[in-house]
Amino acid sequence: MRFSNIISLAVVGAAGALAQNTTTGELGDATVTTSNPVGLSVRATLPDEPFTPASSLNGNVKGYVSAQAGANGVGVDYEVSFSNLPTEGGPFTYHLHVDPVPEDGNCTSTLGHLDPFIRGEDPACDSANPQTCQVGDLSGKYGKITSDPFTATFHDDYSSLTEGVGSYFANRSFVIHFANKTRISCANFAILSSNSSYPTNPTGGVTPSSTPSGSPTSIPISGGPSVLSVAKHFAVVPAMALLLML
Ligand SMILES: *[C@@H]1O[C@H](CO)[C@@H](O)[C@H](O)[C@H]1NC(C)=O
Ligand SMILES: *[C@@H]1O[C@H](CO)[C@@H](O)[C@H](O)[C@H]1NC(C)=O
Ligand SMILES: *[C@@H]1O[C@H](CO)[C@@H](O)[C@H](O)[C@H]1NC(C)=O
Ligand SMILES: *[C@@H]1O[C@H](CO)[C@@H](O)[C@H](O)[C@H]1NC(C)=O
Ligand SMILES: *[C@@H]1O[C@H](CO)[C@@H](O)[C@H](O)[C@H]1NC(C)=O
Ligand SMILES: [Cu+2]
Repeated sequence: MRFSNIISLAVVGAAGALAQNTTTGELGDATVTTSNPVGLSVRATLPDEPFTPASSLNGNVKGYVSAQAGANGVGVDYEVSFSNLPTEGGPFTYHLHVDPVPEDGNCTSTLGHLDPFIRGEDPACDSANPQTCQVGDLSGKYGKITSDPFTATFHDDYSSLTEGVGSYFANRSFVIHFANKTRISCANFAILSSNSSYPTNPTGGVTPSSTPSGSPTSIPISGGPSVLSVAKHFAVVPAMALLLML
């Protein structure tokens, strides 16, 4: 009897703890993404100039967010790298944002965080329960940028590289912010490698690879703005073809 009392108390206690944390999306907790295309990798690299210049920033933050489908297609594996961060105004945050960066580089146009379960930004993400956070809140779930240089690798079960899924982000962008949320810089994801032909980001700058390739890291990344703008124009034609097909 005593033992069952203890169990009852434990159940009530757990229910109480759960009830306190009602922070979840209107559509519930984020769901684990499966069938992400193994072999697909994407990268978003920050441009040479910041969106918001600041006296604490010399040029722009350098860095990227890379991602590839997780093992067996479950979730997504990330690698992030940032350096030349502002000397004040941190800790810096970064998120997947809903829309891509337009050609004028305006980070405001990327809208808010990728949030298909309609959770909203407040209260802040509880990293112990990442399924309750906004899907795009990478620094909320896996840590803010607290060093320079900063690198991190992590696995996220909730974002997706499967086209057509709400948590899909290869056609979107990420934004890096000051602690006060001001947008420092932003970049579009582009396909680095895939086993098949994938539609690319209209402003992403890298045309999709239609041939199988080996290790994603073996593909050279060109950083020059002229190369990027040339690639942008090449990307317009398939983007328009896609629009016509829809
Ligand atoms: C709920 O949130 C509080 C603090 O906000 C935390 O201490 C507690 O562990 C959380 N409970 C659960 C079940 O996540
Ligand atoms: C894609 O290629 C990778 C190796 O680059 C391989 O491990 C994976 O199984 C392939 N995926 C599919 C769906 O063919
Ligand atoms: C946000 O912080 C940055 C860096 O400290 C500062 O330059 C900027 O003026 C701040 N913006 C606002 C709106 O407070
Ligand atoms: C960026 O876009 C927003 C809204 O679309 C606009 O209010 C703002 O003036 C733009 N900023 C710049 C620097 O062009
Ligand atoms: C990105 O892809 C998702 C899923 O396929 C789609 O719902 C969304 O409208 C796309 N966003 C843009 C900006 O193309
Ligand atoms: Cu953001």
